[in-house]
Amino acid sequence: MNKALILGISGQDGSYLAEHLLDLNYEVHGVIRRHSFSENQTSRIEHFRKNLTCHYGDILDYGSIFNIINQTRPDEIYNLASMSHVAISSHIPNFTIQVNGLAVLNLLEIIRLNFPKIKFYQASSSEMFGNSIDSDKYQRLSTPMNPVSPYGCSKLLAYNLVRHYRNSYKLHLCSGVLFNHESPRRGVNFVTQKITKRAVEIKKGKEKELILGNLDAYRDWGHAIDYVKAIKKIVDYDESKDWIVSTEITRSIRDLCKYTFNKLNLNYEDFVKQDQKFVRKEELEFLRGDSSKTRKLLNWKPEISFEEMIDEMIDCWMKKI
Ligand code: G4F
Repeated sequence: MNKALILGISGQDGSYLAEHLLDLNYEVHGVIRRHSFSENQTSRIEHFRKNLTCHYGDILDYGSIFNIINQTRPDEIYNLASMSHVAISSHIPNFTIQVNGLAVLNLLEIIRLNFPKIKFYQASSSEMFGNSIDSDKYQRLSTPMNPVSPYGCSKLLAYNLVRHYRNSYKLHLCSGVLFNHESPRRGVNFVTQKITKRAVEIKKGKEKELILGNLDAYRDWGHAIDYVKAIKKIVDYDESKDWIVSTEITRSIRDLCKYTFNKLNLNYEDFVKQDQKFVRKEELEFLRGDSSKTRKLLNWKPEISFEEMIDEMIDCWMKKI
């Protein structure tokens, strides 16, 4: 039985990846942090927690991670642990760089010095591109990376470290540069969940308005279930390297509002207001990833459409609220 260790197992991607690996008959271990609201912390994995082995640890705590790897001896490590909110990274830049950047260096050192056979996956991000874009309006691995947030800078640090360790020490280290991916398990302070939740609250008469920042940024949104399948294929591929995972379709936040409110027979213009509070210091304006190589070499493509994904998120809120 293959063994996997997931750092960040209680997050959106970690929880879906754990389910996918269990379906593939893996023994799945995960690291969870101590949290003052322990009852909420594992809500995304509670329904299958009996099939997992969870360990208390923290990616910032070298000794704890070394001990977990030493005890479990995984074949594969997936590093999905991160401070993942771009806007919040401007409020806690130092912490963001430590968790998303320096902690990855520790992981790479643990692997290099002690467990060089482990296959390692690093969650890299389209936020690393910043506002760079090729003339055909796509981002790809050759597009210059000029991040516009502490989050983007931290992810670029980790991405470059993974490349350097792979080239220098011939380790199986890969990165997936994932464009935005969403689901009902997304945190409510990301824009897709914020919009779908509030639109349902408005529909049910519980709220009157939705306050957002920039409505004219564009994102390439896929479903997290499709993206964790790509992650597994990335790790399984013979050669370890970097990959783009995207839908190749981009939409604005305004398009997302329009679709969501229409679905509930409402007009978004009657409810959506803008406040500078939610506008970022430096905005990433436009994302659309060219995933053609990933599709061809890994025989992967997104199966769930944007509309199906947003409908699923709306349905979930309709049941919850
Ligand atoms: O949903 P968001 O917060 O996601 P963002 O910043 O694109 O980051 C996500 O995708 C990255 C991949 O590109 C990941 F690496 C990262 O971890 C995360 O998963 O914001 C999307 C867009 C932005 O342009 C933002 O300015 O929505 C705009 N927006 C407008 N009003 C808002 C709001 N975003 C949030 N969170 N809240 C608002 O009120």
